[in-house]
Amino acid sequence: MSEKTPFYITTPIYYPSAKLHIGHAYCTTVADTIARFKRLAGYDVFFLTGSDEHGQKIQQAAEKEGITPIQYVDRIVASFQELWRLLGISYDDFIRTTQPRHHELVQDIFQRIYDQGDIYKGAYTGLYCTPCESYWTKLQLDENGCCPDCHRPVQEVSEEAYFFRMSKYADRLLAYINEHPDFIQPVSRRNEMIAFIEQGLEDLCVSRTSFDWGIPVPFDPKHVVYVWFDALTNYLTPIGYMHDAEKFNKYWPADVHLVGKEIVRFHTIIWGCMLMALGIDLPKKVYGHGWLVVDGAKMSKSVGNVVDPIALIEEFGADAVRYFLLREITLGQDGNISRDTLIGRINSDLANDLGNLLHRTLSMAKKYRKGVLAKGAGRTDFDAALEEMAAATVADYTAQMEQMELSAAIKTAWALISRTNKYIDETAPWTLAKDEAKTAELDAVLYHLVETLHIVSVLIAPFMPTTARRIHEQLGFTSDFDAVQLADIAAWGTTPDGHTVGTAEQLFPRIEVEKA
Ligand code: ME8
Repeated sequence: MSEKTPFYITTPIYYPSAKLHIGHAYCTTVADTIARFKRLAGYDVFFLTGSDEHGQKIQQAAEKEGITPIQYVDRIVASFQELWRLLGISYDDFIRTTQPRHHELVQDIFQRIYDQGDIYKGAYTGLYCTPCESYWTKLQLDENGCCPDCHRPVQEVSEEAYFFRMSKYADRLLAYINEHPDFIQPVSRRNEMIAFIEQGLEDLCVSRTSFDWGIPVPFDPKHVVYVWFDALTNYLTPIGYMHDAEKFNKYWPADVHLVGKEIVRFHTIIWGCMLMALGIDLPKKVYGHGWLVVDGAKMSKSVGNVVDPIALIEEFGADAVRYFLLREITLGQDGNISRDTLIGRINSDLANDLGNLLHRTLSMAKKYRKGVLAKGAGRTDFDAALEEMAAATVADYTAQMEQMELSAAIKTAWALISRTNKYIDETAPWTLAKDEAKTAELDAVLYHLVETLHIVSVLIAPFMPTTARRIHEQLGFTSDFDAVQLADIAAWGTTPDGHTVGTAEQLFPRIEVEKA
């Protein structure tokens, strides 16, 4: 058997500083959907997420609660893992930057770069934004002299510190970005990064002495490693960098680092230079997705519009939330979430289009054929057209998924669902059932409905894993759904002659909207 092609995808590791909101859930859902698609397409996937647990912000938050930082992060990280379980996130490893495996690697990398002369000791005076853990130059501040990311005040800080010689790598990085158009996507982010580097890169301060919740610099332990230097290294820890050459060579370079648009800079510039210093390849792609806003406004605690993903999942179910996020938001652009549009999508797309198609199909198969399908004669032009559309759907969907056009891909699958509902109206099985001369035609219609739904169940599996499994079961398939592959639906007609369908159960109840 030939070896599967490896595919390594990551999300950012989240700060355990607050509860995760729907924006974090969005990023992880996108990564999960890509990971699931790649598994379906036969890749050997490694999907990594985790938590970014060091830094002054965490230390201060723990102090405020009168507990140790580790007690603080343990509790919050447990809530992350619970959210990912509820949302059906299929990660292969969960990295915590407080784990010994990570601690050790960060120290080894720091030491290696120091030994080769790319980290040196100096003094730092700069403008620091504590919430963002970021230093800024005067030129970078916003019009009010505040942090350009979060727009909160910055403080002038002076300390003895270690510096990473990023300036040395600026030209090489710029050349790399120019020669590798896929490295930073979408293209708007790529242009931003090029402009940023063209202003010139300064050496980066990579240690702190003002707090101690971090990984000590191995040869000077009153310093802790700068949290971004520590955090970015997370992508190397679980794949065995410097420890397990076989695993590392298999999965590195990563295929995709999926990140929010505001941290593309860290993932391309700092990370790019760190990897160049280590002499290893850069990730194939850093993809900067947009932000989710709520009813048109940025989520913020003070406005009180922060959407809690757990509450949403409890009310509507994980698959409905996943479907909404993936379908409504074009990857790379900002997107809006509103309760009304969510309920609208559930009622029209999930309860109506998909739910009804499955329900009508199974009830007709039961009513007219006691659930047993016959594959064979009776094929009409309607059937041929449906087969053709199903084949085109699989091809278009696959191409779109390969391009990370998730919203387009799910819409492609939905066009097949809508077309199949129309096919029922065109072929009118209830009329065929009254005419004995049309027995074979009715058999063909029932077969085509089940086979199309079989295809649909596979296409939607990366988006709505639980729903896809339920459809698979209701259609009467007893094979292991986790082992299903895209190749299984490459050709029309894998549902066998004599197949017996299962029992219909409602997939999505309609949500009644109370009129105020
Ligand atoms: O940045 N819409 O962690 P983090 C979409 N620890 N995405 C959003 C969002 C929104 N409204 N709000 C936040 C960190 N995000 C670092 C990462 S990686 C080596 C270290 C996304 O918990 C945001 O864009 O602040 C980012 O990608 C992610 O949540 C992490 O947020």
